[in-house]
Amino acid sequence: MRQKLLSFYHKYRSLFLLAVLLLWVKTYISYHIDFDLGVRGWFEHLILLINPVAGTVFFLSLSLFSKNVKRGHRILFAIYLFHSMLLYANIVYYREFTDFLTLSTMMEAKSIFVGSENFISGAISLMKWYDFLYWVDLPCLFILMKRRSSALVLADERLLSGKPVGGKALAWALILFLVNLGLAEISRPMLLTQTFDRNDIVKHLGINAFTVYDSIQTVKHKNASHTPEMDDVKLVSAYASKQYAAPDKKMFGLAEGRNLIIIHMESIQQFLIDYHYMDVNGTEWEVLPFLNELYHSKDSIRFSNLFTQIGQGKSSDAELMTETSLFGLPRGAAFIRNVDNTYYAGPHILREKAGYTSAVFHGNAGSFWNRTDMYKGLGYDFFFDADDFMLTEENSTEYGLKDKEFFQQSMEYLEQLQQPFYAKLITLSNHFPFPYDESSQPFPQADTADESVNGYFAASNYADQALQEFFSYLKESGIYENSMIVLYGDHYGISDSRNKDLAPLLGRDPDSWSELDNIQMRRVPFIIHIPGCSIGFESSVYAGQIDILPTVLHLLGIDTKDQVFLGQDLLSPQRKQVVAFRNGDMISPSCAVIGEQIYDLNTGETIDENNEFKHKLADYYHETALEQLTVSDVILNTNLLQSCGPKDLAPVDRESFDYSIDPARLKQMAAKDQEKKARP
Ligand code: GP9
Ligand code: MN
Repeated sequence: MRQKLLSFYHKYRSLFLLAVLLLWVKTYISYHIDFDLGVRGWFEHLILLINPVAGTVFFLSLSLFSKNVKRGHRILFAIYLFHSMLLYANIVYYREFTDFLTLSTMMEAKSIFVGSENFISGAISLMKWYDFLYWVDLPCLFILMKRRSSALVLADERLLSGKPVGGKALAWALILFLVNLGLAEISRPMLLTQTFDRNDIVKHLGINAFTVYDSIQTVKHKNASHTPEMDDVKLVSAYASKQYAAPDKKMFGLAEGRNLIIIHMESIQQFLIDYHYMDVNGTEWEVLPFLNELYHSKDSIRFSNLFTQIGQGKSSDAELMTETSLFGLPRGAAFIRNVDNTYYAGPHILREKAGYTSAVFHGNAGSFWNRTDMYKGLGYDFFFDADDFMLTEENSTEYGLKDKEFFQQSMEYLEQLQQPFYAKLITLSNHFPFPYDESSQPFPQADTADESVNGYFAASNYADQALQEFFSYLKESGIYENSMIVLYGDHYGISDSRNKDLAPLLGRDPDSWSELDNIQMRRVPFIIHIPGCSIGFESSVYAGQIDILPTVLHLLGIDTKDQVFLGQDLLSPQRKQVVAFRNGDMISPSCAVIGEQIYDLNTGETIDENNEFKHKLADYYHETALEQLTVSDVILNTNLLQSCGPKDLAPVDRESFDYSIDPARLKQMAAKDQEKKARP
C-alpha cells in the first residue's frame, strides 16, 4: 500500500495537484470558519468535504492544455488567484449579508456604492485578523513556480511534454461533478430546480459550482422572453383575489384625507424597542427613548411581530415592498433589474384615487439603488436627493446627509408640498458599520468583540434623537395633527453572523444561539401613528413588510380589492399569518421552516420527524410562503402589470417626472397653490 501511494505520488506530484489540494483545503476550512451552511449528519458533511474538488479541478485543468510549462504555470497561477479572490469576496460579503455573491450583485455594485471610499471602508470593516491565512498560499505557490529546477517544476515539464493531459483532467472533473451532483440529489432532491436558497446550493455543490450555476441562471433570465403567458395571468389574478383581505370596517378610513408621512428607518430592529444597554459600570442607557414613547402612545398602532423580508436589494427591497406590496428578486435588486416594469405603487394610487402629491426625501445620491429612475416608475412627483440638500464635510457621512440635518433641511420642502401629500423620508445615519461618532457621547459604545455591534446602539440613539427633532418640526409647522405617520425599520443592523456577539447583551448564551434565533431577530418596528386617534394598541399578528401598503391604504380609506397586492391588511380579521422570507424560509406563530429544518416556536426546538401533524402543518405553511414568492417572481419577471394592471387605474406616465429641477418646480407649484387659495 505504502509502495503504491509512493509511486502515485511520484507519478502525479505536480504544481497542478498541489494547487488543487491547497484550494480544496482553503475552501473547506472557510466553510467551517466563515460560512454557516447548516450542515447536518455525516452524509451532508461528506458532500461538503468533496464539493470543492470538481470545480477546482475543472478550472485549474485549463492550465494543462499548454505544452509550454512556463505558460501553463502562468495560467495556473492566474486561475488560482481568481479562485482565491472569488472565495475571499464571498467570505467578506457573507460576513455582512449572510449570503453569497451573485452575478447580479456583482454587476449592480456600482449602484450600491457611493464611491470607492465607501466600498473600501465597508470591506475593510469586514476583514478579520486571520484573513491573511486565505492569502498566504499565493506567495508560496508563486515561489515554488519560480524555482525552475525544483522537483515539482521538473515533474510538470514531464507531465506537459508527454501525452496531452488537459482533456483527461477535464474528464475527471466532470466525473467528480456528476458524483457530487448525484449525492446532492439524494440529500436534497430537486436542488437546482426547486430552491430559493443559495445556502443549499453551496452546501451541496460548492462555491465555484454555485457561481457558475448562478451566472447561467442570470444570463438565461436576461435572454428569456419577458411577456406573460395566459397561465401566468391566471395564476396571478387568482392569487391576488384570494389574497385580498377585506378591511375591518371600524378601521377603514380612520385616517382618511390626512397626509401620509412614511419614515424608512435605516437598520432599526425591533429588539431595540424598550431595550436598555447596561454599561460596564451598571448604568442603563435607553437606546430609543423617543421611539419607545411613540411606540406606546395611545395614538399608535404598533406591530410586535413584523419581519423584514428583504433579499439582496436590502433598502431598495424594503422600499419596493412598501410601495408595491411585491417582493424583491431572488437574486439582485428589482430597483435595478426591473426598473422599467410597470408598477401600481403607493404614490400613483394615492394621486389617482385621492389627489395626493408625493415626494421622497433621501440625503444620498439619486443613483444609489437606481432610485432616480425607479421613483418615476413608482409615480413620485418629487425626489429630493443629495443634490437638493446642502451637504458639507461636517454634516454628512459617506452615505450622505446625517439624519438631524436631513430632517431639518427636508422640512423646508415638506412645508411647501401641496396637501394632502404622501412624503417618504429615508434615513441613513444608522448604517453599517456603525462607526462610533464622538458627538454621540455621553451614549457609550458597547463592549463586545464586534466593532459594529459596539457602535450600533449609539448610532441608533442618534437616529432616535433625529426622529424626535423631526416630530417637533412637524408639530411646529402644524403638519403633525393632520397627518398619519408610519415608521418602519428597513432590515437588520446586526447581521446573522454577528448575533452571537450580541447575544450576551440580550441575556443569551452565544453557545445556545440557533438558526431560529437569527430569524427571530428579523423583526423590525412598524408603527402607525395617527395623532389624536386615541385607539392605539399593540398587535402581535405575524406579518411582513409586504403587508404594509394594503394596511396603510385601508386606513386612508382606499380599498385595494382591484390591486395586485401580495400582502394583506394587518388589521383585517381575515388575514393569514404566514411570513415568507426571500430565500424560501418561513415563520408563523406556531412554527418556522429554516432550510431543511422545521422548528416549533413554543419550544424553540426542531420538530421530531415522527410528529406527522406538525410536519404536515409546517409543510402547508411553507407551500403558502413559496407560492407567494413564486407569484411575485412571475409578476416581476414577466412585467405582468404592464398588460394586466388594475381595471380602474391608468399606468404611470414616467415621462411626466423630471427630478432635476425639483426645488424650482416645488416653488412654482406652491406659488400657484397660494394664488388659488387667495382667489375669492
Ligand atoms: C443608501 C441607503 C442604504 O442610500 O438607503 O442602503 P442599504 O445599504 O441599507 O441597502
Ligand atoms: Mn438600508
